[in-house]
Amino acid sequence: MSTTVKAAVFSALGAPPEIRDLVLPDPGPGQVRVRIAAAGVCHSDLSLSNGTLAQKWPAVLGHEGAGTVEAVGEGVTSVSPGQHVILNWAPACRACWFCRNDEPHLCKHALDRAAVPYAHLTDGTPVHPGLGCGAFAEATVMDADAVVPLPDGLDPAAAAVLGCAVLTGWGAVNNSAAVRAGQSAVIMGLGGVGLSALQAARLAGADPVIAVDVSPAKEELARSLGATEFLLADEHLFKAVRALTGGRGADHVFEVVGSAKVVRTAWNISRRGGTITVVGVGSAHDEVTFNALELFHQARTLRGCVYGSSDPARDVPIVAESVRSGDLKLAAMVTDEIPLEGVAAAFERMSQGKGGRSLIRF
Ligand code: CXF
Ligand code: ZN
Repeated sequence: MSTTVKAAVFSALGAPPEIRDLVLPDPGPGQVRVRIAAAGVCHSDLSLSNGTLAQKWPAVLGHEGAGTVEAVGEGVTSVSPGQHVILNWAPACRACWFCRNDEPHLCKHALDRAAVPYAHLTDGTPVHPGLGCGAFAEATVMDADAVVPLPDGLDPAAAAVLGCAVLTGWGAVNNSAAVRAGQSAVIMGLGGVGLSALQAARLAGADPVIAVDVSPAKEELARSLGATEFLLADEHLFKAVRALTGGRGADHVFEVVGSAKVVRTAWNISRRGGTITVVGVGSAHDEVTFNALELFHQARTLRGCVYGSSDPARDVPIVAESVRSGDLKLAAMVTDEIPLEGVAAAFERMSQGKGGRSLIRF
């Protein structure tokens, strides 16, 4: 048996998505089929589509999603049909060196499933799931350990953004950088991940919370989500951040763009002894330089951050509680609700730095 669904299929590197019929096999042992309620369009999807990140083709991209378990395969006990779940693009094996070292976000096997076809087109062509998820489709089949139960009281469509943007941005602030109340925080880049980091910094009690973007159109949204200051990413940035941080520079700077130039600026606007957390996914061809003396003398910490150092099984309930209490606002980060046909336009907005999250609603 199988299930045929509509999916945005990318046939090859650089090809635009096309809406095609996708044939999903019934969930095998240890697998589940999830009917997707909504899927967010992440910058990493664009990076996969254009070759900045590796991907096998054809593929259904989309790794930020939530929905309802529709069917479970043999031996699945962790979730049952009807249950709401979030997709986890980096499921931890819990057995490798990194998992046993309490770094499940660095699991050696996190992305293994992305390389293996999970479905096929009606002509039999095998299709790969972007980051193991394939969320740009009406349904997907995944390992049961790659879905996380959504706590009661949260609408799965609204909660889809938890799956990447929120776990990454919130986790960068709370898990990776462990921002404390009263520390200054700068968030550079206000897409879905940056807006999540911004809210997390506010909730952690950071002060000031300085939002930075190239687009002045982001100011109103940034302030409404807790930025105490908004600065344009221009030649005045260094002085403006110094002026807001006692002349020192910021305790924490979050780079949520994925560019060597922005990483270097993030370094420049942090204080001596401060921390720069690189959340944005950059390119292997984009190099950032530091001289050996400044690395030593500035005593700053420059840290990469994958999936907000999060463990979705541990962190989704915490984040969900913040959503339920009204502290963490999800709907405000979604600036464009789109149909499945809207992925290409969402990519275009992202490459122009426009808008927050685009969310496909099924
Ligand atoms: C990315 C990070 C780089 C590998 C693929 C996933 N994170 C989220 O979008
Ligand atoms: Zn993502």
